[in-house]
Amino acid sequence: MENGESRFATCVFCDGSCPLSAACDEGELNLSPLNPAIPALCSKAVRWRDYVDHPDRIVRPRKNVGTKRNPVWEDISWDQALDEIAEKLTRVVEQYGPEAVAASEMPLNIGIGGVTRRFLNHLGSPNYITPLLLCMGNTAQVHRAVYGWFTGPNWDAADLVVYFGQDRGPERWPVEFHKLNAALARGARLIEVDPRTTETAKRADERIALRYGTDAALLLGWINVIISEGLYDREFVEAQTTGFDELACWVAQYTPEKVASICGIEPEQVVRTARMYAQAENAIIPWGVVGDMSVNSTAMLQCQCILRAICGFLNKSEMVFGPGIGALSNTDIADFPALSPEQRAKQIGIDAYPLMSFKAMELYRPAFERIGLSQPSDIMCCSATATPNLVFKAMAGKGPYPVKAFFAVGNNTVMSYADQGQVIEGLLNQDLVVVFDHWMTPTAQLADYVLPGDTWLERDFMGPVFDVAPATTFGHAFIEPRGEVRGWYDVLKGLADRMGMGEAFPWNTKRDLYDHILSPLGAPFDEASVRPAIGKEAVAHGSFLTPSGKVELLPSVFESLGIDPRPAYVEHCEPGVDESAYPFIIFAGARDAKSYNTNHHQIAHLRELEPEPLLFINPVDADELGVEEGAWVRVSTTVGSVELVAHIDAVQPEGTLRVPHGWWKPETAQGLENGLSGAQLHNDGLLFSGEAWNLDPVQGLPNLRGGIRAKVTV
Ligand SMILES: Nc1nc2c(c(=O)[nH]1)N[C@H]1C(S)=C(S)[C@@H](COP(=O)(O)OP(=O)(O)OC[C@H]3O[C@@H](n4cnc5c(=O)[nH]c(N)nc54)[C@H](O)[C@@H]3O)O[C@H]1N2
Ligand SMILES: Nc1nc2c(c(=O)[nH]1)N[C@H]1C(S)=C(S)[C@@H](COP(=O)(O)OP(=O)(O)OC[C@H]3O[C@@H](n4cnc5c(=O)[nH]c(N)nc54)[C@H](O)[C@@H]3O)O[C@H]1N2
Ligand code: SF4
Ligand SMILES: [Mo]
Repeated sequence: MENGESRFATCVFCDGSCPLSAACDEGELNLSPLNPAIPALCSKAVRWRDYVDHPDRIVRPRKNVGTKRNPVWEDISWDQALDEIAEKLTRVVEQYGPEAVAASEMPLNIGIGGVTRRFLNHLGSPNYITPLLLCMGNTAQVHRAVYGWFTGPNWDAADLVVYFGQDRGPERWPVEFHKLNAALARGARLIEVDPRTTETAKRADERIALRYGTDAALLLGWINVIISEGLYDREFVEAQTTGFDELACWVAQYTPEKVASICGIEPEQVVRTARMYAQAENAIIPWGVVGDMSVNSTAMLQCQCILRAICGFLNKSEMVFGPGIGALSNTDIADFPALSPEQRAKQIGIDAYPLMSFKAMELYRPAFERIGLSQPSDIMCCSATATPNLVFKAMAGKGPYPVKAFFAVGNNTVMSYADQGQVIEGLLNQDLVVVFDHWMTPTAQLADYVLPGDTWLERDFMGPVFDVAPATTFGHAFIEPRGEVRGWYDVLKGLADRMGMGEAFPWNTKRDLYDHILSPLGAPFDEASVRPAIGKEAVAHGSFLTPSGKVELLPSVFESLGIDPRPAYVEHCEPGVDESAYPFIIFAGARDAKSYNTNHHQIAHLRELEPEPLLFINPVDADELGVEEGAWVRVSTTVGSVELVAHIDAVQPEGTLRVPHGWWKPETAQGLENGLSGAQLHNDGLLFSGEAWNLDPVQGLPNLRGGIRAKVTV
C-alpha cells in the first residue's frame, strides 16, 4: 500500500467478522476497527504479522510421499498438485460414483461461499458438511421451519436481552459485547441463563442458574405461563400464526413446579422471568451456541421461536429477513438444480435426519416460488447438508456406501466434530484427502495433499459468505500474498478445468465471479467496493416463507417429514453408564480469549497468555480429589479421555467440569504415531460420542453441552 492510503477489510481470525480499516502511515501499516463503537482491536488481530509471516505457515502445495500414519512431506508445484488431485478424484468418481466425494468446509474462514457446493453439485455429490452445523445448523433449520427464515435481533430497540449461556467480552465477539454494553447503559434489562456465574451473568437482572441441558424445559414452562396468564399478543397470534390451540394444550403439562424441578431452580423464578419476557416492549433472544449443542436443541430453539412470535416481537425487535434482491446469492452460485434428484436422494442422513437435508429443502420450494424465486435458499449454508457423524462412518467403510475422497476446506475436521476417533478412522480409509489451510493441522497431518490458502489480509472479499441477511459487504487485500498461497476459487477452477467441468466455472478469476454476482446491480466489484457495504433490499414477500405463509408454531415441515412438531423436553440418557464411576457432568466451551476454536495456538504472544488447555473445576470438588491449581489431570468419559491443567474456579458449579474446545500443540511432533501434535491428548472431540444417544434426535447433531458423565483422575 502507498503512504497515506487506506483500505477496509473484514477480519476472520474469528467469526466475529469485524470490519477493519488498514492505513499506511509513513511506511507503517496500521489496522483499526471500522466500527466506532469498538475501542480497540482484539489481541488476535493485533498479532496479524505474527500470523501471516509465521515460519510454520504452509506457503507451497505439499504432498505426502510417506504413509498416512507416518507422513513425509514434499513441496510440489500447483500444477502437479492439481493434476494429481484431479486424476485421483476422477478415479474415485469412476470407481464408486460421485457421491463418494465429501467435503467439510467453513466458508467464513476461506472468505467465499457457494463455490464448493457448486463444485459438488456439478460433480454429482450431495455430501457436503460444515462445522457451522454444530454452531448454527440446528438454529437455521428450526427458524426456517417456524418463520421461513432466520431471525436477527434489533439491538437498538431491545429493552430486554435474554441470553442462554452467551458470555461476551472484548476478546469474545466484541461487536456483540459492545451492543450489549450499549443496551444495558440505555437501561435494557438482562436475563442470563447459565449454570455458571460468568462475567455477563454478574451483570444480569435475573440469573437463572439451571442444570446443564435443561433450557428446553425452562422455555416450555415460560410458554405455559405466558399462555395461561394471557400475556401473549392475541392479535398477532390470530392473524399470523398456525398451531396455537394445540400448542396451548400441549404445554399445559409443563407447570412451573415441574419445570423448576427439572431445571433445579425455584418455580417462582420460572413465573417471574416468563412474565418479564412477555411484558417487555422489545425483548430479544440473540443467537448463542448453547442452543445448538444439546440433545434438546431442536425443542429449545423451537420454544425460543414460539416465544418471539406469540409475544409479538417479530419484526419489531426480532427481525425476520428473507432472501435479498440485487446481487446474486450464494444459493444462486451453488447451483443446486445441477444436482439430479437421484443424487440428492443419496445424501447421507436424508432418511434418519431429513430436516437438514435436501428432503426438507424441497418443502420450501412453493413458498419461494410464491415470491418469484426458483429455488429455496441454502440459509446459513446449513440447509440441504448431509449428517456429519454419518458421513464419517461412511468414510470409515460403515455404509450406507463408500465415501473415498474428502476435502477439508478452511476446517480442522479432526478436531471440529464429536467422536474424533471416528473422524480419524474415516480419514485413514480415504483414497484421497485434500486439506486447504494455513498450517499442518492435525487434519492436514492425515492428508495426501495440503494446499496453502491465502488469509483475509491477502485477498479481496465480498460477503456474506452464506445467505443470512440482505446486505453485501466488501473488502480489499492490503498485503502481498505470501509464497505461493492461493484463494479457494482458483483451486476449484483449476480442478474443474482438469476434470471437464470447466463450463460450470466459466469465470477465470474470483474477480470475474464477483462481477457476475454483482451484475444485477450493474456495478462491477471495482465500482461497488468503494464502500464497505451496500444494503440489499429484502424481497418484499408480505408473508412468511413457510408452506402456510404464516408463523408455524408447530411446523408443517416437521409433520411432512414424520417429526413430532410438539416441542418436548427429553432427559439426556447415556446408556449403561455407571454414574458413581463417572460422578461429574461436563460441557465443552466457554471459549478461550486468545485462540479461535482450533486456531492461533501457534502465535507465541497469544500462547504465552493462554499456554495450556484448562479444566475448570469447583474448589469443593478439587479439594475432595486432592487436585491442586495448575496440576495435570485426566478427564475421562465412556468415550475417551483428555489431559488438561486444573483451574480451580468457584464459578464452575459443584459436580460439573468445563473442558476446552480445540486444543492441540502445533510445536510438538506431527503424525498419527505422535498423537497428531497433541490433538489426541487434549481435544474435546475425544470425549463426546457421535452415536445416536448423544445427538439431537431430530437433526442428528451432537451434544457438546449438558449431560455427559465424566471422571477426573489425578
Ligand atoms: N468438538 C467440537 N467441535 C466443534 C465445536 C466445539 O465446541 N467442539 N464448535 C463448533 C463451532 S461453534 C464452530 S463455529 C466450528 C468452527 O469450525 P472452524 O471454523 O472450521 O474452526 P477450526 O476447526 O478452528 O478450523 C479452522 C481452520 O481453518 C483454517 N483457516 C482459518 N482461516 C483460513 C483462511 O483464511 N484460509 C484457509 N484456507 N484456512 C483458514 C485454520 O488454520 C484452521 O485450521 O466448530 C464446531 N465444532
Ligand atoms: N476468543 C474467542 N471468541 C470466540 C470463539 C473462540 O474460540 N475464541 N468462538 C466463537 C464461536 S465459534 C462461538 S460459537 C461463540 C461461542 O460463544 P458462547 O455462545 O458464549 O458459548 P460458549 O463460550 O461455548 O459457552 C458459554 C456458556 O455456556 C454455558 N452453558 C453450557 N451448557 C449450558 C446449558 O446447557 N445451558 C445454558 N443455558 N448454558 C450452558 C457455560 O456455562 C458457558 O458459561 O464464541 C465465539 N467467540
Ligand atoms: S474479534 Fe478479533 S479476531 Fe475476531 S473478527 Fe474481530 S478483530 Fe478479528
Ligand atoms: Mo461457532
